[in-house]
Amino acid sequence: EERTAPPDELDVLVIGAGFSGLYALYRLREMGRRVHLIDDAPDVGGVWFWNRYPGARCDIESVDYCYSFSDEIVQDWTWAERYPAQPEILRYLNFVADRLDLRRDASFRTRVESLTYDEAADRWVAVTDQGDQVIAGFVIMATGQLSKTQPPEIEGLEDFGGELYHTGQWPREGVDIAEKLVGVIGTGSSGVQVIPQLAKGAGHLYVFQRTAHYAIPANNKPLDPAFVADLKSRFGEYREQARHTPGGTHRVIGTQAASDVDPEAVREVFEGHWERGGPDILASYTDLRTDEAAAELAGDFVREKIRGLVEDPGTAEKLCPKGYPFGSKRLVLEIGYYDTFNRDNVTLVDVKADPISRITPNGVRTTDAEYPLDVLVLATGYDALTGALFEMDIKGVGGLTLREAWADGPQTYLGVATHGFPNMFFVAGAGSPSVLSNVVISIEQHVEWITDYIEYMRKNGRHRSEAGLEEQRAWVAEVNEIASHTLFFKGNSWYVGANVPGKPRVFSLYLGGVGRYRDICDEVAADGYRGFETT
Ligand code: NA7
Repeated sequence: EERTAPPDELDVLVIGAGFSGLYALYRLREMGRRVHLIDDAPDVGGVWFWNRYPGARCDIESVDYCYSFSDEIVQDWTWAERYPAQPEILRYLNFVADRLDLRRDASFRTRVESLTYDEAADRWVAVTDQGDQVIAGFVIMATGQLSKTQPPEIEGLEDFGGELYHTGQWPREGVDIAEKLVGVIGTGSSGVQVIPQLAKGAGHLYVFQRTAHYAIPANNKPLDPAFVADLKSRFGEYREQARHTPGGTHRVIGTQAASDVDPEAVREVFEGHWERGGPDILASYTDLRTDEAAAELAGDFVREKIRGLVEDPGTAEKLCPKGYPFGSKRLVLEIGYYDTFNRDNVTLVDVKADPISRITPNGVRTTDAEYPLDVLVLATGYDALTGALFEMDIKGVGGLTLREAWADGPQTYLGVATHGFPNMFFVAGAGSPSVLSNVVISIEQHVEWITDYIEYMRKNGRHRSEAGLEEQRAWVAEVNEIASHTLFFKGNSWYVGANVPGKPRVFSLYLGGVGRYRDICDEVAADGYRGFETT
């Protein structure tokens, strides 16, 4: 296919063709701006383009994980499953791109390699790997939260003689595993999703687990057409309610602390969540995210379930998460995961007890054993939130790079902008509720706020906007303050950068909730975009 080259000059350059970038492109075009989108992938989809591994599925319900800005799209699209699988989400984004004719303003198979702020002209200069140079008044970084894959730091990975895949860069043509010896490293959301699927086809599957994650049933199911039709008939109201909740979904939020309630009653509530499935158990009591003893009640409950589901007691024990609180790493939704370990062709290898010493041309070698493999799957996660940004060479005022500016962790004002990098906006990343909310609600809110601001500047004859340093410091402090009351630092997860060697250990997501966050952003806007210095 022919690549469409980007125009040389734009009002706004949008980087990334996932949920964020597609909406930003649409909205700015509707506002009459010269806007163009660039993405490295061959087509739209963002992470949902690349995450094609068998079992890939969203952990937010489809009826929430979708756009609301166009009633036509709401009415003409019908979700099939409670938790949408990757192919359904990708079909949806293609449907949106077709319906809104977005591809005509997009360049695919194009990677932005550098962005340099031209201080004399108050505009950005982007250079791509295809040799394009694009000048833009504003840049919108719609580059995703979990888009840069993180391979494990294990010696010998490049020597592996079989087929090697990361779940986040799964081949479009699929992978033939029939009768093969397959290994999976990683048991987070991606691992837990891919493992049951691989087990069905592989000759033998070896699961290399370093940390057992807490996983609870998704209870995925086809959606009842009557339920979907009813939601469509009142979708505006349904969505508006969600916008003012903490998480941007319709979960029921508990008002009591688990520690104040009779343990039997708590158990019953947990049982209800286990039956219904989904992550809402986390919101069932007010103290599950802040009090270790409360989190332990949920942890004990999950461990008991695992012991009931997995036949071999030794394997069950290894699968029981220990040593960190429930909810401090992302809660994993599972479909048939624990059952998978009752199969004869599946072996769980506890690599905390018997660490991987290296990858050899033939497979995985641990201290005690060697596992020959034909296929090795890395479900080892992402360099989250900042990975995709740091891959680009971004130079702001005075030639300061974003990497330098954020050496101690992301510094943002409201999550949308950072001092020293004028006219650059971030969608649903660090400093905002991001992936600790229904991220599509957060994306819509960000895109609307950012594009309204760009429009406001135009109407007011402003061409340069920079986040104020003091306001930024105050915002980072507020984000930290809220996080400091939670248990997130007790889990070694991507939430705190623990999975990337050398990454600063900071928690940079705003935990005050999407409702409160929206109010703060709206107040800032109503106050003439307080905290931004403009010329
Ligand atoms: P995660 O949640 O970061 O999980 C990565 C997994 O890979 C996790 O089990 C890690 O163990 C494991 N890992 C990473 N490096 C190694 C090495 N060197 N050896 C053994 N095991 C390793 O990534 P996912 O892709 O599953 O999910 C990311 C998010 O996407 C998810 O939270 C959803 O929001 C969607 P560890 O726990 O660090 O011991």
